[in-house]
Amino acid sequence: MEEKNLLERFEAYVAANKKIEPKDWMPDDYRKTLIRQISQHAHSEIVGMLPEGNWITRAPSLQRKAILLAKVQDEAGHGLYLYSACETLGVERDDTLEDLHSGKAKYSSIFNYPTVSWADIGAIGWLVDGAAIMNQVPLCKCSYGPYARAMVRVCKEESFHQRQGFQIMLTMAKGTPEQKAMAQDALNRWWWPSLMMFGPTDDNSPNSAKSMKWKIKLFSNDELRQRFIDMTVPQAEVLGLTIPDPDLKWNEERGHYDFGEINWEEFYNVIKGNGPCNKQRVETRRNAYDKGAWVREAAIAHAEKREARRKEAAA
Ligand code: BYC
Repeated sequence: MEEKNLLERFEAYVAANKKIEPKDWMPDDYRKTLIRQISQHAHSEIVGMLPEGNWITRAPSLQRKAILLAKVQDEAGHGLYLYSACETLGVERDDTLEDLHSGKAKYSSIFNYPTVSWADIGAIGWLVDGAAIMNQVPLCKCSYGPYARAMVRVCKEESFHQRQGFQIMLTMAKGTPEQKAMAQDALNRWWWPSLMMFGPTDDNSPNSAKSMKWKIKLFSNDELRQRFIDMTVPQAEVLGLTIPDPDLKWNEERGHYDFGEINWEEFYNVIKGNGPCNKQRVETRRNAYDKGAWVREAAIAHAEKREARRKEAAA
């Protein structure tokens, strides 16, 4: 079929909310956009394990440690689904990881901030996973089949993560004055970076127009950020904590909260690699990859032996 007809058929398919599958024809730019977004998303999952991993040995009880371990393990699993989804688009996982290790690939800005107290683990679950759910539930309905299907399970697990974070915050906010102060301090530090997770404003989002046309993104960065704020303010009230934004105010006319100016200079600085922990995060991932080489080699040798035995038995 001619390129023009293929494109028309593709666009009609997307318009009819049908899923595009790996072997279907797709425009080059659609493929590239998906590879960019899904690989960044995969990197975010495995880099996202690091700030929380920092607290596994210091969790305040055995139960909290078991829950945190399970959460961090879930994130490794999310990374695996997403790297696999990315491979369906024709890229090699090792090349994708090399882009992360060389600093070429982006991952979510949020994971470049340090976790300095146990309350940060609560704030990450409540705010960061809360923001992740807001952004990812629509992705369950995106136009690319493997990405949409991976997101279904990811979102179910993220909602458990969000609740465990809120529960930590609730315990601390209702605890001693010192514990409540720790929870408030964590909220003060994580609030603005959580709003940045949704990406630049719609006016400054170069990828949005195409991604929305192709139903990779179903809602804009600003729409999702606003929804997150509207959902989270009442939760902060339940906790008895104050969101660190003097301009935050319910706007009856709009039916939404108005909020203060986000520090976009900080955001762009972090995504350029100059956040508080960027270098440490990439270095830790690179070391983990190098140290894990023997595991990958052993797994390949094992798979080859099994395959050889299977062939021998079949002969
Ligand atoms: N951080 O045109 P735009 C998780 C980049 S994992 C860094 O709006 P797009 C979790 C953007 O890539 C959370 N970079 O882009 C894990 C683009 O640069 P390039 C991750 C950002 O793609 C473990 C440029 O800025 N979630 O939740 O249309 C534990 C212009 O932006 C960020 C996902 O990855 C950022 N925050 O929209 C706990 C979800 N924002 O690539 C939790 C899937 C923007 O042109 N991704 N940039 O060089 C998306 O939904 C979209 O990619 C985004 C950005 C909304 C993030």
